[in-house]
Amino acid sequence: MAENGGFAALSRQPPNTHSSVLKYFLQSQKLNRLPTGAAPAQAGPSDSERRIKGTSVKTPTTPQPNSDSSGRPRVTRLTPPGRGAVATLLLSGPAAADVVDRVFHARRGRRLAESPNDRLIVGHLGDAAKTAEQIVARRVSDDELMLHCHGGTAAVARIESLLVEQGAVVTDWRSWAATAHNDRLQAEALVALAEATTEKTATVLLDQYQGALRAELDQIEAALAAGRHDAAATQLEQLLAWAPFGLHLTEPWRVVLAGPPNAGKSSLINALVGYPRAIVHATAGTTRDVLTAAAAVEGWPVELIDTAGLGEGRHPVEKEGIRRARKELSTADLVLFVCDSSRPFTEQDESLLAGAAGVSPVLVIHNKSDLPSAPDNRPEGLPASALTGLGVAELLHAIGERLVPDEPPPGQAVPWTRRQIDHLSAAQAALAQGNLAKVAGWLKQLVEVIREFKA
Ligand SMILES: Nc1nc2c(ncn2[C@@H]2O[C@H](COP(=O)(O)OP(=O)(O)OP(=O)(O)O)[C@@H](O)[C@H]2O)c(=O)[nH]1
Ligand SMILES: [Mg+2]
Repeated sequence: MAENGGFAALSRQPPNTHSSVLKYFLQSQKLNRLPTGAAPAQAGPSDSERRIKGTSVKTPTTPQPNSDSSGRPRVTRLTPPGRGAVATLLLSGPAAADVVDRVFHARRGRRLAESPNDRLIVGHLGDAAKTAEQIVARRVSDDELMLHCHGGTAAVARIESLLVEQGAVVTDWRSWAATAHNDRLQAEALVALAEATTEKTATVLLDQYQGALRAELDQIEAALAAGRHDAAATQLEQLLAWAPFGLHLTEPWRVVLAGPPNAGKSSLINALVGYPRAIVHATAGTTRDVLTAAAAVEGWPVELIDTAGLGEGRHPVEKEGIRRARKELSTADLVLFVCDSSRPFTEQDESLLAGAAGVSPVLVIHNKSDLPSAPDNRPEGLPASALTGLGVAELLHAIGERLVPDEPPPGQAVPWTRRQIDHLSAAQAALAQGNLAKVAGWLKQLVEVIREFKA
């Protein structure tokens, strides 16, 4: 892995081939709200250059051949499964257009194999006398073709089977993404990008797609090659410091609302998400099961989790609810310990708080601040009222700050999968032992091109 062969080779590819497929793919996989200035791979090199830690890295574009190992073209559904107005299939591989032409009837009689790139051609697939499927076809490049058809499941299945009869094989989009890139990190970034749920996480992943992590690894390798082992160790350490953050680019942070019964946990989760997700009642012990709500807090994806009030619990169902609540506490990224500020903070509250703080980071919320507060020693925390909304905006801000105290600067390298983090940790351990061959081995595996995608 001495040379940066991936980027060099990719940047030589002709513009506007794979990039338009990618753009469509990202949009169709729900990533349609990318922030300004952070669009997916663009056509020309000047657009696609982005500053990554002082290094100019070109957006890698076109991949290697798209056929399966037997050389047969592959048909991949790029739009999500299920019904929709329109579905898009990508046919990739040598002579892709010829394969489609055998069953395609263009309205104007034009063959796809002879059409210019990017021309939209309307026609139907299959025998018109029987059930033909209306499609709009577009030749992307010599070996890539986009087919837009009706979005029903049956229509897609019919087109797939027509193409399979002509020798194509059906592949799933993850396999396509994995094998359609000459850079494994880029393939993994594409899959993660398609699953990103907020603009902020998409922006960081887009940086990785554009080579931020790859550039950092190249720098680490260069430091090792130059005998600057301490510098390489520092870089590895700094890179791994982003690991906990990176894992949340594809998995939401888990924020658990816990505390004594009747303190207003369910009311607060409702106030945080802005709709009545949980049942609220004046009776203590209302919430018994664990209840979740997806939200974006300060632009970061968060799963809010409401739990049963912690306490003794009399009924077996209540006891089970409390057991589940405690379980959630131990795996939380942040616990919002909700207490009722109109009531004294008891010794029992104190010990519940200590128990929560013993397993996870905790933020104390003094709820019901619209009522006169009970005069006693309360732990430090944020005042809020789920009833009036007082302090809820401040609470959201505080949650964001606790979850992501340092946002990555633009172009920051961030590892985001367990595999990447495990490999980096193994390289770090090998470097600490002075085993340079092992370090090189781990780094090589980290970027190795794959043929099959494994999450
Ligand atoms: N005045 C006032 N009342 C509140 C506030 N938040 C909740 N309440 C009331 O407190 C009672 C309990 O609210 P819940 O949200 O069900 O409390 P909980 O902590 O989820 O209760 P359990 O599920 O039983 O543990 C209800 O009557 C709410 O209307 C608040 O900020 N101010
Ligand atoms: Mg409740």
